[in-house]
Amino acid sequence: MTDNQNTNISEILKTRVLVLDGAMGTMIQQYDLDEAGYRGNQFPEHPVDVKGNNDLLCLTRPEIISKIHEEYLEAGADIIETNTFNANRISMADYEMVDLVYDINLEAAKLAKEAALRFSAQTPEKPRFVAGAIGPTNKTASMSPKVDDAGFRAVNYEELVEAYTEQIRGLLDGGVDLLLVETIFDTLNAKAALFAINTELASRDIRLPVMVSGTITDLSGRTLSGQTLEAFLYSVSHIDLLSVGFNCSLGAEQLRPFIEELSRKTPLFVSVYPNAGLPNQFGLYDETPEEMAGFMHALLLNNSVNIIGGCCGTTPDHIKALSKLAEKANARIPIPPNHNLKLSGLEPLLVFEGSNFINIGERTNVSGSRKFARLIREEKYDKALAIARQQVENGAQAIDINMDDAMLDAEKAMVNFLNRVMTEPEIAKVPVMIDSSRWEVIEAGLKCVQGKAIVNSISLKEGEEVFKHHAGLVRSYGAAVVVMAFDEQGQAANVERRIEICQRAYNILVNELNFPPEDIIFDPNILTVATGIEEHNNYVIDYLEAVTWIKKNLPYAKVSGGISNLSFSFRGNEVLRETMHAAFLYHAIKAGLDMGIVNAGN
Ligand code: THG
Repeated sequence: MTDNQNTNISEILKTRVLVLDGAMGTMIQQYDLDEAGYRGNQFPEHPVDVKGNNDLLCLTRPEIISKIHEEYLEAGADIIETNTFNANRISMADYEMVDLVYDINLEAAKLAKEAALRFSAQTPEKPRFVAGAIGPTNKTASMSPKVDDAGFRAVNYEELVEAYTEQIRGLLDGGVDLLLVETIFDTLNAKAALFAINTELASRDIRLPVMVSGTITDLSGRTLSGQTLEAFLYSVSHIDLLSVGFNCSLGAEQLRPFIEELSRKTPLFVSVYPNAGLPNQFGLYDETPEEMAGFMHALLLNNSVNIIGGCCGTTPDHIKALSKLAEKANARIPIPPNHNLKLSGLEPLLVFEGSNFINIGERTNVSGSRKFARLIREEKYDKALAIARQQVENGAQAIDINMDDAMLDAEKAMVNFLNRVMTEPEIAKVPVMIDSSRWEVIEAGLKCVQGKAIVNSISLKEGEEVFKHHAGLVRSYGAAVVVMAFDEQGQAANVERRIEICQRAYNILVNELNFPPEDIIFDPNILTVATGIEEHNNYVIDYLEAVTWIKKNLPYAKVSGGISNLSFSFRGNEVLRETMHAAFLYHAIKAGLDMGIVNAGN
């Protein structure tokens, strides 16, 4: 592990506010480059126009990019960004330059690093850092660009991971000190970037600080893909981040309440680098350095930020004004982390000790509802969505989605349905629970959700290796997980077996894999009673005892269960079934049951 710089920057952030540089685009414009200017000597014959491809300048006009870096370092920037906002193969396709992606990133990192090292040598007390800038790409994985086809996507998670990986490799090989996933308008794109970062850093066995910066598109405080600030925060909470914040968006003045909210809610360092105000009638940003500094000063005064800088329209003069402020400011002390379970759809769902029982809608399950199964088989998605919407309207705070049916391609059905769910704000506001007995179906589902979902489920059924592999992936995708009380010997039906399996799974997850205990939801098997078989009659008592034990002995873990399983013996007699469920829940919640898969209406 080589993480000198890593400990360095987080240590420095505990003592002072750091300054990020300003806009690249504004600075490049001043050079008034024409088509030939962009092409340089290397690409005179390129078949399409490349004017405006700013990242290309890392290859064709490196002296310009170096000069801009120097101006920002001169102005006092502690962190400079590589000129790589669009240097990924999805965005570069517009210029037919996908094959240059690695080289652009490599050269961009080298240029920035050389400039930073020169300044670090001059001011050893103020080391300079290079952040590899990773933009959102020009496609969105959570929304459909086709008005008549909500299930369509112009880009998917795998394509994003592939594109980001290529970019990250260039940035790392060029020597960046940190990675900055920025201007996030769709959290699913960002999760793909974080997945790529995680995988690439792990394969190199290195650690590097990662900054995440979202963008808010209007004063409601939501991202373009519809998430609230807190939901966004939970969606990216699975990675060991250096900081979280906002950039671009509105100006500093309009961003202020959101930064203050973020500061109250995150244990991470907070960054903000706004535009130079709101765009004027010509679409230009013209807030002066003094005006911008005035608004940023307010955030520093109440200790809401750790890293400040500028986005569109900002110049070295803006950064100079911000540097002066930062020198005098006190470092924000982040709030301590906690062990609440943080889930999200478009909106957050927080599960904490003492919070009310969480209802998870069971009806979007092809094996739990004949009607839903028929609608999915007949591809009547609008009507299938209506079932999901009904569950939420009836009080479901999350929805369990299951497509395991011999008549269906479960993977395809899961993706089709989830993509549609994600475009319906009334449903997508709640987190999803992705329910399948097949890992491939779960993984396909995880690639569709921008929120923090729940995987339902993993278990020790196929042994420790498979269990660990799945748990690691759950973590990389950023989900919580239901762990069934099931092992190599089969399903636990008595108290001892339930305890033995849950204890073992907890130890592996928490102690071996460093899995956050609050993201573990045990399901100690709600089994069917009154089957006519004598030994089934004690199932409820045993279950309750296991719940009590888990809550007492496995810190921060949650407990869930499929409530309707209990009464399968009385199928058809809904009144009796609901009465049984009510009595059961009364006792189970007292024993510590945190959530359950239920028919939300009842
Ligand atoms: N634990 C976990 N996940 C689970 C379960 C569990 N997922 C599936 C299941 N159990 C929970 N979901 C349901 C959904 C519906 C019913 C029972 C459990 C149900 N359906 C009626 C029936 O079959 O009679 C409705 C039939 C219909 O309308 O067609 O009872 O335990 N982790």
